[in-house]
Amino acid sequence: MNFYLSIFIILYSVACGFTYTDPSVTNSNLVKRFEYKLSFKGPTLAFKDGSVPFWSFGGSAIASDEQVRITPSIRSQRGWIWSKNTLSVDHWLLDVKLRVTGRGRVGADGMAIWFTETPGVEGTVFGSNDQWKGLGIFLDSFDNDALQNNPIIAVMVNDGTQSYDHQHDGSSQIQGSCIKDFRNKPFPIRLKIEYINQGLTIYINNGISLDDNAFELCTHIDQIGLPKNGYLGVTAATGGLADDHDVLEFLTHTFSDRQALAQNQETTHEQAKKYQDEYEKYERELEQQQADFRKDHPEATTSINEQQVFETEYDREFRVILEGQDQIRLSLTTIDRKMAELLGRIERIASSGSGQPSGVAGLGSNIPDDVARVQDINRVINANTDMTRTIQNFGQSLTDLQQKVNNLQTNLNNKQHDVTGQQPVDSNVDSKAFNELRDTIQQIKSETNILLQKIPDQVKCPTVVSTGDSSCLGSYTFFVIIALQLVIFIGYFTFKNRQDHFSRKYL
Ligand SMILES: [Ca+2]
Ligand SMILES: [Ca+2]
Repeated sequence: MNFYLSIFIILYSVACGFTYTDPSVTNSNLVKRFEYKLSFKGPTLAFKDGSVPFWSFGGSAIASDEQVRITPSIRSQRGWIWSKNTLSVDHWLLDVKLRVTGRGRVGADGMAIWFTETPGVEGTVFGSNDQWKGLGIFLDSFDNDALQNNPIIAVMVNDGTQSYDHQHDGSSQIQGSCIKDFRNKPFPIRLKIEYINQGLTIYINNGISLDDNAFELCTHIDQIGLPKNGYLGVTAATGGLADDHDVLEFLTHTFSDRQALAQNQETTHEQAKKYQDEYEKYERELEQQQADFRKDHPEATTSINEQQVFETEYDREFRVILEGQDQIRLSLTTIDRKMAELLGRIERIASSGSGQPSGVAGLGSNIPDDVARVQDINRVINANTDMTRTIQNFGQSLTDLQQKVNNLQTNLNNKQHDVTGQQPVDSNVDSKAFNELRDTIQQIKSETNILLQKIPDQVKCPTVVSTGDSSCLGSYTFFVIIALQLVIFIGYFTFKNRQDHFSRKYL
């Protein structure tokens, strides 16, 4: 900014010297409130979709983060933005920050700030409709009647019957005005529009000072007679000449009478107390009726123990864990039985010895009735860990078993070849292989027994109601069933070959 302009601004501020004072400060009976649904301002004025919350706009208007450009500096444009909600109190204050800029020495047409009974529609009066009902404040840039009195800020209230006299800048219709050049100022200009006790006062900060409170009086109109309720709007229009008409901020505050507010609050409190009393009375009556009923019908008032009827979340989770344990235990019992049968068959067929203990362990399947608690959880976890380790050993043993069976099968095949060639048969190799096979299966069975003995000792299962036929299949169960099938298949395949071999040997 150039030096002389800075000096001018300082001198102007000193000369004006007027500082705006809020009505709530001068009149302590007024309580000020910000109306966010009747306001907009940057830096996030518009949503990402370009809309302005609680406002609608159209025509040439475009909303951005920092401002709403009502018209661009293009000829014959009309734009508008209107509030979606009404202003319906007796005292209010509008604080509007705007900017009118253009390349020409003279601009057109101008801008209007509205408070009308219905939202305006696009029209001929600074972008809005004529014959409006309510207040119009015009920032009239173009001097239509050539009286050298523009730009001007003019106030006109219309009852819906008057048509604005454009040719004479509405000079015979306006109720108040001040001649201010609001175009092309270094800073945005600001208007404060007060409506207090049915009197309208307009103050202006003419955009040559950064002092937010450096306002000067534009005009004051007593008993202006505005509608009780109205919509707020800003419109603008360009003609043969054009300006950018931008609104940077539109802030609305309302003022409430402190005494009336206190009375309302008192009424509200009385109403709340009344409702509270009614509720307490109803509650007492209900308790009395319940007591009377229990007295008259003692047989129908069995008390309910919720702990017995309802299962807690803890009990439910623990019951699921124990059910899973029980399923694993049952599956291992089945494996153990199958393994014993298989071992018996091996011993009978191979005739490699007698009196081998079957090794079937007695299984304690009784489930204690008491419900396990926190300390039992640790025991369940430990049991699971042991079981996992045992099953891993089980898998390793199966691998060894498979390898030995493969070796045995290879030997059998070789012997078949020898038998075909009328060679003597050496049964020592068969005996050795079968002994190894039997030992391995015995080892698996022993490990299974260890696992089975651990589970009932370490886990105290609660009495489970209606859990009988659970269809859940755990991962351990799945694994051991697969292993069982593998063992049976290998055993069957091996001894079938063995039988064939014997048959051929004795033919
Ligand atoms: Ca004009
Ligand atoms: Ca004029």
